[in-house]
Amino acid sequence: MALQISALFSRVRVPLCTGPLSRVRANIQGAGVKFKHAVSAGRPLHQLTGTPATSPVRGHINAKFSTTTAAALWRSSQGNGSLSPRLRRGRLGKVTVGVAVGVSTVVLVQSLHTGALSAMALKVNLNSAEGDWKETKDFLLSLSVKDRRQYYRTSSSVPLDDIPVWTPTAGSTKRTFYPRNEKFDQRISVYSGDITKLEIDAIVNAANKTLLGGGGVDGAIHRAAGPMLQKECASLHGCETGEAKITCGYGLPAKYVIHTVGPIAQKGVGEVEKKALRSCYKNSLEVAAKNGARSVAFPCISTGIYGYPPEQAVHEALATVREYLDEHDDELDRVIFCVFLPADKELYLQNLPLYFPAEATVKSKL
Ligand code: AR6
Repeated sequence: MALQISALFSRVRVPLCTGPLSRVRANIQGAGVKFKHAVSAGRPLHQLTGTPATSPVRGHINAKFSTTTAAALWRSSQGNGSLSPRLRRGRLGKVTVGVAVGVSTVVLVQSLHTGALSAMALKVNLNSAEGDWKETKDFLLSLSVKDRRQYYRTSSSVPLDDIPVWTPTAGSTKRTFYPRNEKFDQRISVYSGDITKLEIDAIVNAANKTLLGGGGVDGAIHRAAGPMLQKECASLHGCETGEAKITCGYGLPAKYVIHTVGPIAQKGVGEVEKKALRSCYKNSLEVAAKNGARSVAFPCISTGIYGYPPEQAVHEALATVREYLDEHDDELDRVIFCVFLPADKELYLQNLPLYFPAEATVKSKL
C-alpha cells in the first residue's frame, strides 16, 4: 500500500519534463523553496504551486498514494509545519529528500490537498469491518468537518451552531454553589436528543469495561459509528471504571468518541461511586483537551443500566464540569449535557443555575 516515492519520481517526471532542461531545473529549485516556505508557514501548498486541478501528474500520484501517508502529510502541511518523528524517519524521509531536489514532490504534496484525498476517500468504507482502522482514522481525522460530512452514516446531523447555548436567568435561584463567572455563559448547553447526531469534536460514551459495545447509549454509538469503531476499541484493551479512552468517531458526525466507564450503582451510591462518576467527567474532559477537542457532549453517565440515581448524578456531573472549567479556562468552547429523557432535561435545567449562576453568590444570597 505504501507509496514508493522513488518509483513515483520516475513516473511523474515524464509529463513535467516538456521544456528545456534548464527551465525544468529552475522549476525544481523554485518549487523546493516554495515547499519549505509553505510548510513553515503552515499554508496549503496548492496556493503556492499553482498546478492546475486537471494536472495529469496529480491524477497519477493520487492513485498510488497510501491513505496513511497522505493524511499524515496533509496534517503536517496544515499544522505548525513540523513533521511527526514517524514521518521524518519513514515515508516522509523520502519525501523530504525529494523536496530538496525535485518538483515532483511539490506536485505530490500539493496533490494531497486538492485531489488525492477525495480519490483515496473512495477506498474508505465505514459500513464494513474490512480494512485498516488506523488508516481510516488517520484519513478521517485529516479532513475538515465539511469534507468529513460525506462519510457520515446518518443523514441527520446537528451542527454545533444549531445547539443552543444555555443562559442563566438573572435571579433564577436564591442560592448558588459556585460564584458567577460570565466567561461560562456561552459554554454550556443542554441538548435533548440523540448524542450520535451531534456534529461536534467529541461525544462521550457511557461504556462498559470491555469497550466492545453494549446496550443503551453505548449500543447507539457503536451502531451509528459502524464496525470500525469496535475494531479500534478492541485495540484499547478495555478501560477501568472512572477512566476514559478516545477513539475516532468513524461514521459519526462527531470527530472523536471518548469512552468512559461509569460506576455500577444498582446497590446504592457511596463515596466510591460518587468519586468514580466524577472521575468519568474529569478524565473525559482531560482526554478531550489533550486531543484538541473543544466541544464535548456527555450523556447522563451511569444513570441508565448502571442504576445511578439521576437526581444525584446531575450534581456530580455539574460540579465536575464547573471545577474543570474553573481550572482550565481556555481549553473548551462548549460542554453539552445531552439528555435523552424529559425528566433528565428538567433535572439539568433546575440545577444548572446552582453551578453556573447568573449573579454573584453574594448578591444572590441577599
Ligand atoms: N443519546 C443520548 N443519551 C442516550 C442515548 C442516546 N442515543 N441512549 C440512551 N441514552 P446507559 P449506563 C441515555 O444505560 O447507565 C451499556 O450496555 C440514557 O437515557 O446507556 O452508564 C454499556 O455497555 C441514560 O440517561 O449507560 C454498559 O454496560 C444515559 O444515556 C452500561 O450500558 C446512560 O444510560 C452502562 O450503563
